[in-house]
Amino acid sequence: MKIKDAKVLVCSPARNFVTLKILTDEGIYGLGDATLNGRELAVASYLSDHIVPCLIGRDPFQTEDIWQYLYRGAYWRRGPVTMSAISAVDMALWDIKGKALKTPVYNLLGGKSRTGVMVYGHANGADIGQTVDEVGKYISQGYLAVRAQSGVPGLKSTYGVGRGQMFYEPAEKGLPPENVWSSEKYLMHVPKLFEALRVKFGDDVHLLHDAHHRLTPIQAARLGKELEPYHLFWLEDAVPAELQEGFRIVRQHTTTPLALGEIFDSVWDANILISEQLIDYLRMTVVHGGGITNLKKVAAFADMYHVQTGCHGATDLSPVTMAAALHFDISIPNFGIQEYMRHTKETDDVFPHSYYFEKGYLHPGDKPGLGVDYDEKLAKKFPYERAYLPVNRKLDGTMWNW
Ligand code: KDG
Ligand code: MG
Repeated sequence: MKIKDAKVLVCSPARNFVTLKILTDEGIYGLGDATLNGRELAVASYLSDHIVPCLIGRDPFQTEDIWQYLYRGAYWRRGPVTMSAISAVDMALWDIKGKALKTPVYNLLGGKSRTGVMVYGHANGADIGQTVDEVGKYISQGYLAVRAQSGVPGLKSTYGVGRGQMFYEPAEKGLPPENVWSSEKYLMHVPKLFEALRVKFGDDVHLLHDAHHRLTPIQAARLGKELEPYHLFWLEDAVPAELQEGFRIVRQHTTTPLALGEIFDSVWDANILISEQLIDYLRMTVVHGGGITNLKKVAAFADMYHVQTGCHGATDLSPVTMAAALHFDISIPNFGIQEYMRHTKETDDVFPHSYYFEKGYLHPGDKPGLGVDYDEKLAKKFPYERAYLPVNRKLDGTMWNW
């Protein structure tokens, strides 16, 4: 079998997605997700201008050699644009391999290690009362784990508190919206939210929270410590992680489990975090982390240090990534949890898929390959629209991390 052609498809059914479709001379095709929120066209260009010409004529079963060719062979390594493009190729090749061998991809990764993939949903509200109600809705739908975010008194907008409930999407059309931030106000508020949630729902439901890179290490240490009575499943992205050593401070002060890495694209973003056991969950995922081929290796490394996975799964990761993540999640030994932010109906219609939710778990389905398709005709009805993630300023106007 040979790669005959590859198409880079950009569409916007409720949000922008970049999809790579690799076609073979035997009529089998594979799909990969290359979406990088707010930078979609940069990856589309990297793929069509620089990668697709190098794929033609290659054997699509050579997932490892093609990965090495695109990563090691390219001289300019790493970075989110490069790695999203490589990830898309890798996903599409695994999809082809599964279809050609007539088996779901998880069987090529070691087979099922569990019966389903536990997921967490996103509950958010303008205040604590609303967030409590939203968490209740997820629990009544069967979720076993819920991420809770609430508006902070005195701040007009807060990360995680969206325009709609079920389909929270932070990217907006036009230029980047500006949010206003105060770590002091936030730190006073969050423990009250989790106290209210435990009083209402008891101890069984897994609760998660995302600080979205807003805190300094000592502030994160304080938050982790104050949240200990509410035994979170994890506290995510408490501090920006360029300085991996900074997490030593957080770790020394709290037993709240820590999750990190949705923006990581290489094991070198997490080598200290993992080998010093500074985190509990790694959030790297297939679309930005180098595809299934790379993530398998990173997960095996993490496993040696008791770090489990918790793949990013927000709406800006297409159903192709969700499918690929599920095949990965169900097969590896050190799976922890999978984020599952539901896509809109328009998105699901463009990407029909075999994965399904049941009683708190996602299941990849039994279709050969990844079990997801792309309706090219329908997708054309949703052309690309430029959209950006917000930026964030402190109360005095200082630029801060979003
Ligand atoms: O593109 C950015 C979003 O995916 C991100 O803000 C969502 O932090 C996020 C999460 O945990 O899902
Ligand atoms: Mg996050």
